[in-house]
Amino acid sequence: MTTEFDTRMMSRALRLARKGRYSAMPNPHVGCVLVRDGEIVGEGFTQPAGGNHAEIQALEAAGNAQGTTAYVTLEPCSHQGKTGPCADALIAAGVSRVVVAMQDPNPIVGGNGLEKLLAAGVEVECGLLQAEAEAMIPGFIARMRTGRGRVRAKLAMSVDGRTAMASGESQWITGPEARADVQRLRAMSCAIVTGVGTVLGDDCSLTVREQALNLPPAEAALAARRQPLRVVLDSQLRTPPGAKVLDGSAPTLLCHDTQVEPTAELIAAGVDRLPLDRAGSGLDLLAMLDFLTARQSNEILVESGPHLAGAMLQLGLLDELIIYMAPTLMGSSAMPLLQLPLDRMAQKVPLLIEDIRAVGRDWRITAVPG
Ligand code: AOF
Ligand code: ZN
Repeated sequence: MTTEFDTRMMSRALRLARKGRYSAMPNPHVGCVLVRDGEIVGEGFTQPAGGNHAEIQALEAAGNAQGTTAYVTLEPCSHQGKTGPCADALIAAGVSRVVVAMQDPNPIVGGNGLEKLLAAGVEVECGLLQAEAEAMIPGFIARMRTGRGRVRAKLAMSVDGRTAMASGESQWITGPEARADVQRLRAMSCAIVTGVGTVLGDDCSLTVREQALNLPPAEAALAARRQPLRVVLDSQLRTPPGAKVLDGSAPTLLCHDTQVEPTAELIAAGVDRLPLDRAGSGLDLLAMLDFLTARQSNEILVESGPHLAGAMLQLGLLDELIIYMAPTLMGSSAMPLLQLPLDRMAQKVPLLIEDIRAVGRDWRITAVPG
């Protein structure tokens, strides 16, 4: 049985967990609150990869956790990974009750953490605010359950659905608040995927910039401590060595056709490359995503032009679209949101709009293919 007080404490644990959303990956970000006699005695959230799990942070903060109730947003781990099993640490500290929001979808934990606690005589409750906890770590859950993280395409368009002028000119469609929102999307992603057309056209940097995140200073500093991997689909290796994506400010991977040899200049620059076979009219995008899975990428952001985003949508590789709609009209010669050659109404792609909200003067639409 859980009470209204339990719900309040779990909400607090969820808010704490959010503090790790830009830094815990590939770990899921988790929050933990320790309470004795209605008073919080310790709390913590998942530290950057390799660091303490939320429970250990909370136990250390409490000092003495004898007889406490622990509220944890994810089942405490039962395995020895980069850090020790949290279930054992809670038992050793004398925690008498553990309230958990959701089971760990990681098959090496999956219920074992709860079993361990029960076997040690700890009172266990699981499922409090489960939907909220799951919504916080969709990429980790997807990677554990399906073997692939969550792939999200970010697109910016005018009210008439245009993303660039015919010349390719596209800076800027959206306002500063939407661009800061994109910075935060980047910061919570493990990888950012783009096409060479975007690199050649915009000379984009695809980095997380501390000043541009528009977050409280401590959160911004934590978020900018790591940079997502920049992945450029560049079958013919046309990325110029002087491009911003090769400036060393973040790791970059050039995906290219196995048949194409890198130039001496690219080799000398030590650029990471992933040769891919061709599949259909382009590179094997599934193999690219498999590579990112092997690299433990929970959230993958596609920031590309209409061709790559359209191809990924048609292959069923996009789990989510985030579309920023600016209050402008760009006219009928401008480029469409996605390159999606459809002719008949029967072919139209249904979308489920999950959220729509104002971001500065723009609107952000979050949709999933239906
Ligand atoms: C917890 N508390 O705060 C988190 C957990 O390699 P390690 O040792 O860091 O373990 C990673 C796994 O631990 C991760 O895949 C997930 O199953 C779990 N994450 N568990 O008890 C936490 N972040
Ligand atoms: Zn743990």
